[in-house]
Amino acid sequence: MTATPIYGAPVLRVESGRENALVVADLHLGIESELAGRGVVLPSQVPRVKERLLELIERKRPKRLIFLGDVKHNVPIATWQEWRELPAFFEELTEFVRVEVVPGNHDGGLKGMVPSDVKIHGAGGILFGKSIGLVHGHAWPPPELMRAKLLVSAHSHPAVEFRDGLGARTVEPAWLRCKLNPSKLPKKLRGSAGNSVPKLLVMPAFSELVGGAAVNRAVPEELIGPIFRSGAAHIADAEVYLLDGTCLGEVRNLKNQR
Ligand SMILES: [Mn+2]
Repeated sequence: MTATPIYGAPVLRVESGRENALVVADLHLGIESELAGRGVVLPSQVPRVKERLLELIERKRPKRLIFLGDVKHNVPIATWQEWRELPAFFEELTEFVRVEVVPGNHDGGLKGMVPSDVKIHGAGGILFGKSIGLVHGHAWPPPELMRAKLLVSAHSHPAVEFRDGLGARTVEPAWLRCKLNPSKLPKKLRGSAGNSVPKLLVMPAFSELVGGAAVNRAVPEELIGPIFRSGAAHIADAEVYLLDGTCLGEVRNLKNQR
């Protein structure tokens, strides 16, 4: 079993036996309509996202493409833009790869927008092979996923903020790796994990528009799922990796530049 971030991209390649997949998360398609409401008018990001995904599929030739939640942005009412663009987006991807979705908190109504050969899993998450649990991260995973060696989640859009001497600010997407503290897990999950709890890997968002939640500042409340809220994992203890593999060490040691 392997789980390897793709160099330079917010994409995870998972392999188990003869199964392999690319995992991407937090596309938030349709977020442009919300931004337009705030005066930022952008063209649809769907063509660009599709191009990035098709390029990855051609280069990596995965058997499966798994969306780890928040494919679309708007809740609870899908905008006209989603209804217009999402069916064709999925249709085209399914010509090249088996497409699956582990729903996130923004994916209500997605089922009616995708072709029938796109597999929509339960919101709890799935086990990939025997040892990789895939969850969006807005809710606790089901107990059976605690038997995995690695739990992959999304939802928090982790990123790191850098500031130069003149105050210019850049936010870079990042991966978080952390340990789970079994004593902070709900009883049901603790029992299922037995002696060994999985390690946690949090994926950066695939969307280039969501901005990312800078872990060396403060992660917005709505992006902190129960795993972090409960203290089962601490953002401060997480190891941070940039998309090019640079390890920045633990969040607690990053300079909190305010
Ligand atoms: Mn989410």
